[in-house]
Amino acid sequence: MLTRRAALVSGAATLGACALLPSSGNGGRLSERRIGNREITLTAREAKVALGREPAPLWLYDDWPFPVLRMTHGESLSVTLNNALREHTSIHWHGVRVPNAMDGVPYLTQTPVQPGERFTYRFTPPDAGTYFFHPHCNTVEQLGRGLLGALIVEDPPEHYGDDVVLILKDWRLDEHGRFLPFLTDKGAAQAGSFGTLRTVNGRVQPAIDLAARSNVRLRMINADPTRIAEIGIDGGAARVIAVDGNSVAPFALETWKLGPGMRLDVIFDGDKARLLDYFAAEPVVLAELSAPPVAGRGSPVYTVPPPDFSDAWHHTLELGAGVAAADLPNPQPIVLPDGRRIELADSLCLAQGAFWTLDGKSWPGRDHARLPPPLFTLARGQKVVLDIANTTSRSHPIHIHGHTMTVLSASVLKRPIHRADTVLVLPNERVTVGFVADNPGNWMVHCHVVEHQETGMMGWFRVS
Ligand SMILES: [Cu+2]
Repeated sequence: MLTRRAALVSGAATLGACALLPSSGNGGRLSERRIGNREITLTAREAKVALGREPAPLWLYDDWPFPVLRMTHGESLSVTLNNALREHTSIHWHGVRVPNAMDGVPYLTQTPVQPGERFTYRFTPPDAGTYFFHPHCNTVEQLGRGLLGALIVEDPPEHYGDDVVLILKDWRLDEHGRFLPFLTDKGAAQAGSFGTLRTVNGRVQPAIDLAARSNVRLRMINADPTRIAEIGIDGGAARVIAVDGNSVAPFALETWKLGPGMRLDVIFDGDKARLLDYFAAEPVVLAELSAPPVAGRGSPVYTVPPPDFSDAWHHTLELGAGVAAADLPNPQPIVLPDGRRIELADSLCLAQGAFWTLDGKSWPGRDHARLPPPLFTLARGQKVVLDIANTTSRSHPIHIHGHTMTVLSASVLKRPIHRADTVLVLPNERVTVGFVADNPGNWMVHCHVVEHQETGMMGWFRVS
């Protein structure tokens, strides 16, 4: 695949970049701050930022796209969300095995954080890795407007030549900087409504300066609500060392299908390269990488053997389409993990139809405050094997909260056994995953194509 060198610029990219982002003077890099063992506040609010030619009303944490929060494994996190938006929000720490009350899912794990309110997330991430964080209500709009950041938990001793976060995200903007509808019936019923402007770190085809030409860790995060990218690097050499932040026995990167919510960490050696998306008629250049003639230090890569799932409980999780909404109960008090009760159903979420199902049931975003029964209930410590059967003609990146899956086998897209929190299931594919239900609480499982999630492809399970 990497011999296809005639990569083209996407039509969307011809809108052109307007260099008003802080990353523009920073070699295409995002602003980073260390947060381990200290308390910080993130204020969610609207800010006008020029991504294309015209400033657009983004929703951001602390005014600039994509804060990168770094900490060392073993340190504690304390982040207070201050909601300066006009609607309620929350923070979900995507991929982190958090205590249930910190998972940021309105109604299922916490009261939504209303405008003017604050909520403090406190936990110590149990695993090192590359994570991101985003809201979990009206996700299609809040994520679509840019409300997200990266959380990097470093596993000492890490000594790379450089360590760079690359966030892939498109924007649904017209030429005047106005947002197009985040959810459309057509998009929701198909592969989703794609962005018109493709960016990495909030910029169109940025030139990313690397600090060394060997042992550079690139942490790629697909934060787009919709688009599956097939990532390749043209030039130099790249080895995959982690999937969704979980170490794997290193292997050469050819291409990797990175669906929404998925991450891929590679070690890059080289002085010039292009980051490409091959999931198109012609490869699309996402970013250019360049490095000075400086060697970098290497770091150990840890791998964890998969658990033995021979005595696991088996369940087929069917991904389906095209039925009516589930028989949802009338609004009734919801008891949160901390014992508080939500008495009133607040249905800010979307008023869209139901297209998609999990196990034959549809739970659309408009009914977020009405909990259907759990898909299944597990005893703490139980081993589970899910045979995820996609009966539809679309791809679905399936995300499980609070747990790390081991991807054991797949019927179409071959991939090594690896751990992940989001697994891409291709049309009519069956993917078998296992996990140990070791984190008590109520946990979401849903498609991370957010229009699919909001129109029914979500559910939850309980670990008691
Ligand atoms: Cu989907």
